[in-house]
Amino acid sequence: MYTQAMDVAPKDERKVVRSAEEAALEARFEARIDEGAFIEAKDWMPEHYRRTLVRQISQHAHSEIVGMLPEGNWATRAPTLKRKAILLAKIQDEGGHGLYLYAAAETLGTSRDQLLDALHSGKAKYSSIFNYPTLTWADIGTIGWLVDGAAIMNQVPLTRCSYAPYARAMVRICREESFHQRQGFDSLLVMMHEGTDAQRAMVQDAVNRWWWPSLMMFGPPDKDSVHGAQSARWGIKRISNDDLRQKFVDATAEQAKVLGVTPPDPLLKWNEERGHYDFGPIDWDEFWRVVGGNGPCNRERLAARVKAHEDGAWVREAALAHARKRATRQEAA
Ligand code: FAQ
Repeated sequence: MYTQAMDVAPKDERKVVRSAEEAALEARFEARIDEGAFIEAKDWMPEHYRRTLVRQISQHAHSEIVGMLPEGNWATRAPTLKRKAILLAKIQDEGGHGLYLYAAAETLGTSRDQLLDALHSGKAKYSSIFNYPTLTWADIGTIGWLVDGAAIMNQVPLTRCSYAPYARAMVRICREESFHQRQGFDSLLVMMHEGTDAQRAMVQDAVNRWWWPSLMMFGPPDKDSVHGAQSARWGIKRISNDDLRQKFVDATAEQAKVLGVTPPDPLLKWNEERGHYDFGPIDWDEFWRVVGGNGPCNRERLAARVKAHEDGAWVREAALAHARKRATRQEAA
């Protein structure tokens, strides 16, 4: 299975014999996890737990800032002042989410520079969904409805994640994601119910393109999830990839009826016995292609992030110079 393996301890490290003191610390840690207690940054934690969190939180942070790019493509072309203001607020929120999450990852002892280097060198992942293009205005509403909808489904359980700084960051993020989902649904609702035939066709086309990639956001099936079982054991992930995906399909299939769009899945059907919607097979080859760097926009997205970082070098230098000057003045006073 493909893995960037940022959280997996090197083989020789796993062989190291633990001291009695370390074994006692680990037993105490496991007991606290079993009690449902939160782990704080200053608390002792196993190295593998730390690495798992750095991997997941940094991937999440990268997803937020790379996720600004597909929507940024439409900031200058929003159809009305109201829609433009909403879109700009949403994109700014996503930048803010990236900052909270980088800060949460930094509490685990990895610097922002290290995290960004991993993104820029292609070593770190970000969500597969942001490697798809935004071709029409309807894509923006569809991202709000489906992509933010999937993000909320995945992220609400993270507000109960065992690592407290991540859980705290997720509370505020989820509130903002909820507004993001609603604005997307509202934008599509207006086009579907008050728009022209061409606008309705544009929405249906966007839903056709974003439906399956949104289902892929939850990660591979549970049987192929490399980290799922261990993360569940540690209370990092509270609900499995497949269960979250099912919850998402159940919710969005009903919302699609309100909108009047048809998800592009002939097998999508309510199953009375299961109490859930059945849905068709997901193209996991496409998912792994995109995750492996060969989606429609991977290269463009990474190049845009690297350029933004390089273009911003003077801001970081100026901020550091200012901080140095202030410190010197304070010392002199
Ligand atoms: N894309 O063993 P698992 C948003 C990788 S934020 C790319 O199941 P895990 C807001 C996974 O990393 C969206 N790679 O992994 C927004 C692992 O590879 P690794 C981001 C993926 O961590 C909206 C391998 O596959 N949300 O949308 C994906 O237990 C609109 C095996 O997978 C988060 O990051 C994928 N979709 O479960 C912004 C939420 N799925 O690392 C702008 C936090 C899996 O070994 C606009 N993250 N992989 O090389 C999570 O909940 C988890 O990390 C999962 C994956 C559920 C994503």
